[in-house]
Amino acid sequence: MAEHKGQPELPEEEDVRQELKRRFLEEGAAQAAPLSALDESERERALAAGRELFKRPPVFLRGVTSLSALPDPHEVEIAFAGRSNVGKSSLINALFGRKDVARTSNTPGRTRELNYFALADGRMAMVDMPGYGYAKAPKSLVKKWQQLVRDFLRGRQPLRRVFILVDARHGLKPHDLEAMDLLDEAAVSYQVVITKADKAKAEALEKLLRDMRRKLERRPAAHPEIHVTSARKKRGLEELRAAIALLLDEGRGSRSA
Ligand SMILES: Nc1nc2c(ncn2[C@@H]2O[C@H](COP(=O)(O)OP(=O)(O)OP(=O)(O)O)[C@@H](O)[C@H]2O)c(=O)[nH]1
Ligand SMILES: [Mg+2]
Repeated sequence: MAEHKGQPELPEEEDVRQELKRRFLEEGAAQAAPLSALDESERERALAAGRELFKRPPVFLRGVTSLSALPDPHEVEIAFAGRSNVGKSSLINALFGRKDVARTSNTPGRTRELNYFALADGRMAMVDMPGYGYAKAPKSLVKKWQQLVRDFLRGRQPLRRVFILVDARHGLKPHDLEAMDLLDEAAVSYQVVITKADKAKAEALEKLLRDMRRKLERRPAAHPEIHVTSARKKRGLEELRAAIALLLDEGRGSRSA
């Protein structure tokens, strides 16, 4: 890639948008367009759809501890994965603007099952997953969770996107990379969501994002857009809701349908 001499020049916003759009069109319908590739009216529509989708609390369906206990498939399913304590359950609560949808805790390993929630629109389910890299539970239990998580991520047919949550202070860790390898192999779309952005300084966060973008570029199933969120400060929630709502559009097969 050509380097600019002197003052680095930022590409025009429109160029970036066009480039992202081109990449996504080339890749076909495997991944919904990123929010940043939408024009203003499309973006407004996505934000409104996101608000609508998360307006009412979801219905807890069941906590799954083995693949044989999975519920009937929904049209679109999404999952929140990430290291223990990264803030998966908190983010799910924040998306719904409630405190009591998913159980959160200071103790890593709070979520011990694949917790299945049906969204009020009736078409989508979301899964709060046990954290990977959890050290304090008995080894045999950890192994069992890990196997369940792996099998689920690899083989759940309606799984449209896995959100890989990454703590703003820590960046990508070996367990995240393992999960990404697995999803790349299984051709399951995934997208990084930074959590606890309130805990990181702006410059550190920028650097983290730059490094991460570089790493994600080479990964075939990685969505290029990174969401930056804080459940505590309610940051980035609107955009994440909108990105999730866009997956439902895609589920209909055609944006123009
Ligand atoms: N500062 C800050 N803390 C947060 C944020 N989100 C979550 N936390 C805290 O991080 C801790 C873990 O949050 P959880 O949502 O339970 O994390 P989890 O990923 O579901 O954890 P496991 O279920 O154990 O895998 C809790 O003490 C939360 O209060 C955030 O946006 N900012
Ligand atoms: Mg949890």
